Amino acid sequence: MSILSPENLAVLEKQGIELPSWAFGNSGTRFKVFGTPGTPRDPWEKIADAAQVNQYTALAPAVALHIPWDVVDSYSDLRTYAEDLGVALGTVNSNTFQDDDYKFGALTHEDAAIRRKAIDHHLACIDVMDATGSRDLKIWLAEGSNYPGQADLRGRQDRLQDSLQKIYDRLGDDQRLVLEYKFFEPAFYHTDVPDWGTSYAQVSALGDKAMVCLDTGHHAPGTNIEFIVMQLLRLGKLGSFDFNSRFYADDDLIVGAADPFQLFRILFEVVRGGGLNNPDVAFMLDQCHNVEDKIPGQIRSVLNVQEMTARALLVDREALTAAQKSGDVLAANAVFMDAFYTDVRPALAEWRESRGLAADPMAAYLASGYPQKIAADRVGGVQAGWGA
Ligand code: AOS
Ligand code: ZN
Ligand code: ZN
Repeated sequence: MSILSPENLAVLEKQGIELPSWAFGNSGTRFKVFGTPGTPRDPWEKIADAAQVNQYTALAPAVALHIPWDVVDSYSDLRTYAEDLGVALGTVNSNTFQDDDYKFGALTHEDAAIRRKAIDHHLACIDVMDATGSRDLKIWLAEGSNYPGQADLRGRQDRLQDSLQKIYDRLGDDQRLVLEYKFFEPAFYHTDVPDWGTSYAQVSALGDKAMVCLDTGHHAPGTNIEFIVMQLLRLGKLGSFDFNSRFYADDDLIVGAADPFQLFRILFEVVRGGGLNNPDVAFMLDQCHNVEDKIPGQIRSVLNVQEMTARALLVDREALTAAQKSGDVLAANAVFMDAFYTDVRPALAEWRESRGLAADPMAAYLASGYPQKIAADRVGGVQAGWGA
């Protein structure tokens, strides 16, 4: 008998994690970008690679796009192409961080003409969403200041609200805006959306179609991220996750690599808060693969999320509640840790086989011939965008 109950397997079967198109391009640090053989040369090839991840894992049914990194002539053609490969086009990510005009801000800029330009970029992103069928516009702003006194902190919040409102007003009935927070980088003294509270305040003022995006790498060391997950779910404002791992800053490493226990704790709050397989809460990866191969890196990532979800589902909630209610601290902790320490990998492999998937998706991909094929066919792959 599998350690995973039929009920838990039914939940796991519905799990879907959106992949970032930029994870398939070359990326690196400001010191060096290392190329990988077979790197996609255009958005079409990024989508083909993302479809491989889904083919071997059945876990990655959508690909997030980034404008302008993924600009194409026809987004409806791109949509058909993706659908033919078995994946949907997902969240559209805007970019206001690679233009000289935005040196001192975009949606918060003092100059109304620059704010207008940044707003128009987001309206153009919504045009793309109309063609791709994407639901979510994800906004991460690289705005802030480096020195005390440099910027009018409050004025910038007011201008941000005004700019976001203009973007929000253009959303279709079934579209949403998700606002991502980050407490540093590229500005280091202040950023205009540094934390979940600011994002929550901004999106709450907009309306029901605006939600918070939580990137796991965007918190100060030691932050209790699962508490934030709980609170946003409680408030009905957790719109999406950008999953990744960090050791130091915004490392964008493979989710679950740096701290699997933290991922488990986050996913437990997701399960408990009704956020799993909840259409309101998009699971996305926001990662870059600097030294590892990209497709295997994404396969490892979605499997890590699946494994920790399975472990979170194993928590004996009844026993946990009983221990919590009776104030039995160690018993409660033991229930929690028992689930975390359970190795679900053999059960997941067996379950995969029963569904016609390879027991070991990584091995199956590596043996498929696809890595050799793309290495031979593609020359001059693109940079992911960062630092480009
Ligand atoms: C930046 O630090 C953020 O994590 C963004 O979510 C993202 O990486 C970027 O907008 C790429 O689209
Ligand atoms: Zn992110
Ligand atoms: Zn980030």
